[in-house]
Amino acid sequence: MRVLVVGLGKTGVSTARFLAEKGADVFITDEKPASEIEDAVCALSDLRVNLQTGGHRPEILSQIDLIVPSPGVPPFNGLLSEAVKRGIPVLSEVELAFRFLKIPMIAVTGTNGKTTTTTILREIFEKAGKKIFVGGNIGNPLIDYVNGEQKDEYVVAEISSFQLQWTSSFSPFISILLNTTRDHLNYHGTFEEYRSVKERIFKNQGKEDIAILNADDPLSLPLSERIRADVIRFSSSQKLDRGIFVDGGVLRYRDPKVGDEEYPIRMINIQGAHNVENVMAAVIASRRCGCPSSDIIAAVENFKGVPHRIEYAGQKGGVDFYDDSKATNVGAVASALLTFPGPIILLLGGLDKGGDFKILAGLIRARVKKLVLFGEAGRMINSLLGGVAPTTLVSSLREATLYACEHSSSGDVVLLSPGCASFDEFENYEERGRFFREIVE
Ligand code: UMA
Repeated sequence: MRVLVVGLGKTGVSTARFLAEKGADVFITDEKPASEIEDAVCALSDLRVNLQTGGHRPEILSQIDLIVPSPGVPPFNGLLSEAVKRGIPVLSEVELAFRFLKIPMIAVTGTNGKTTTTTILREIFEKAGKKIFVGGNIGNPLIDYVNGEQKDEYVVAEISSFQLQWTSSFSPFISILLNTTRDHLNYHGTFEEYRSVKERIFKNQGKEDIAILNADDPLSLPLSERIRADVIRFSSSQKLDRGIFVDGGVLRYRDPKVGDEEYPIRMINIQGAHNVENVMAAVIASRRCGCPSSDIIAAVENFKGVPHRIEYAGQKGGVDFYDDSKATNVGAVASALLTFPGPIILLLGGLDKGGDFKILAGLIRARVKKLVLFGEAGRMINSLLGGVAPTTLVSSLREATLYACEHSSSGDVVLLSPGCASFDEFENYEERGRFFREIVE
């Protein structure tokens, strides 16, 4: 087949290699000029591919049988819309990888907690001596894995809504939906569309598969009626006859396939109620895959969190600094604010993705001593939240951090939980987090 790969980042490089090795005629297009994606171009120098850089030209479509867009290419991209109009099939890299996958997949999606839950699952499975491959949105494209021998027992995959966008037969053995709050509206258009794309993770599952849902999400009940898989839910606020829930100091797990069990909440050494939910989802998935509960407890006890997710960054003069650069949406900021009783100096800003900042007003009023707004979205957030707590508007993260440092006193928490993408100032959220930590240090 003549296959067009759109976008030459991590996904594009791996997809092009996979397709070329499978004997396809590979075409690649990237909106950036070649000089800006030199490393990616070099990574394919041993392959015969047809590369067009500096824009997407629809003329190419007359030569194409199939399109594989990178996750970051929005569905409304002109080239993709034109391809759909012409009836050219479009598959995401995750869909393509799934069609070649020979072992069962555990897929984790949700607005927040995906990386943490995926990483907890990795720790548990490794503790239990099960061979797994971990990939997806967490950083390594799944298509690389299906190019190899596939000798593991399971693939544990972090799956974003971008990766679910062009799926049709994708059907994991276990699908987890942790939560959905407003995010990526600049990509999906509306919350309803974003949510419905997330729900595709369950769409093709059969009776022998497992769907793990958050019982505290009001949309989970109607959703569970549409799912064919065995639904098991988790909850931090209600008792469940079937599922796992918080019951005093324990997580009580009732599952006809596993029995009745309890896990001490004190085994969780990462802060925040949201992390209890992440652990509950991981308990269900790992127990259903035969991991012993003693290994689950040992792995969870040892787990110290993922980088840039409410990560301790240091202390100065009795002030604690936390790097939550991974909080690129408003829901994640809410979870971070709930983690600290206060007083918090909150650094909020960056590149807006259509977040509903107004929902933070109550938490900010209750817990935030000073609000420091920065980046492209700073002015917009100021118009929504400026009066809720004493607010300062600065232009960059550097200024925001230095201001917070100067205006803090012993006992305060300075929290970088930006609620926005990083691309106005940085390459990605990791670079933003490292930059913040460097200033703190
Ligand atoms: N590009 C175009 N046309 C466009 C848009 C982008 O040509 O319309 C080009 C860019 O110029 C660039 C390339 O596409 O050269 C980038 O592709 P990409 O943005 O899809 O990035 P990848 O490097 O392939 O990384 C992707 C995920 N990125 C996104 O979803 C934005 C990575 O998730 C993921 O780790 C990687 O695949 C491997 O699976 C990152 C992410 O930010 C962590 N994810 C979002 C999130 O977690 O919020 C969903």
